[in-house]
Amino acid sequence: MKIPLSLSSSAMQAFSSPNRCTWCDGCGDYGIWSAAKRALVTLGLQPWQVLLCYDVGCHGNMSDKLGGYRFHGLHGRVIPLAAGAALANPKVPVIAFGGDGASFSEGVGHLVHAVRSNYRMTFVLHNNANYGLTTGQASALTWQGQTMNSSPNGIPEETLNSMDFIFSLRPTFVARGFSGNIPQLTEILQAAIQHRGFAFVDILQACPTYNRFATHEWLLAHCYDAHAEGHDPKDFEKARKVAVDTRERVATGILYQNEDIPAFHERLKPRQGVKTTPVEEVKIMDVSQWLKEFV
Ligand SMILES: Cc1ncc(C[n+]2csc(CCOP(=O)(O)OP(=O)(O)O)c2C)c(N)n1
Repeated sequence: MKIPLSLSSSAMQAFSSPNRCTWCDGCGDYGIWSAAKRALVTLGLQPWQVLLCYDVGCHGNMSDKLGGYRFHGLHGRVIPLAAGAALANPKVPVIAFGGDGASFSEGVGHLVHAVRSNYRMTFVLHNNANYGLTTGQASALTWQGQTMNSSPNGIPEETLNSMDFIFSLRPTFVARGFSGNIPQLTEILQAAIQHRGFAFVDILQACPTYNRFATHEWLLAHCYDAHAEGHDPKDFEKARKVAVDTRERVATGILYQNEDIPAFHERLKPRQGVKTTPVEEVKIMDVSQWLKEFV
């Protein structure tokens, strides 16, 4: 679907907020914010039809700048929070936003199980390759050898290869974009939101204050649209190769998608044939008799 350049201003306005942005000038979060809003509007969603979950970090400051039902979780814990909501009500699209510090360092265990469980949700990785909010410490995705505020002699460890890691978990949707290409990001997010299971969207983002290696200019020079070169997102092995090999150029776009694998809730035997969602089945119960035990 080609996204029109100008979208209806009233539809965009519905997601707007009067709160001032506090991101640094040139922060990639601005691009991700715009693309998320455009994707929601072009999908015809209203703020009351979507759940937006945020981790703690610079990216998490988007939580009061974009309309929707919103939760702001604990650092590294946005995925279980969002997954729980998605299981409770699989009819509402759930989007979780997290930083690379939160998702590949602090809360990496949650990412592992969300991918292998294939919960029906979108995960947007704000990948600025550092812990931005706490002023530029290294995450597992900071480039080896780079000097960071807490590592003045350079990062000694090997950088975690995020795509190799994700592909080892047999994902059903993997995409990569960068914060400077809003039209492409919008298309990626649209597809991710409509995906049947767990959609992993890695967004390489400029962090002009703390990331002096993968700058906006570096990303512009190195990112290319894999689809323009005939990439087939159905071929798992080729997708893995294209995603992992970033030595010379960085492939962007929907790199892999498999819609044949059911989402977690579709595989649960007690849910087979059930038309209602768990939230619709919640009953109001009088628990006062049990509370008497504690008075
Ligand atoms: C459990 C916990 N650990 C650490 C922190 C401190 N903390 C808050 S934000 C942050 C860094 C966030 O980095 P990242 O997740 O990469 O997001 P960014 O700010 O770069 O968007 C840290 C370490 C915290 N709030 N809670």
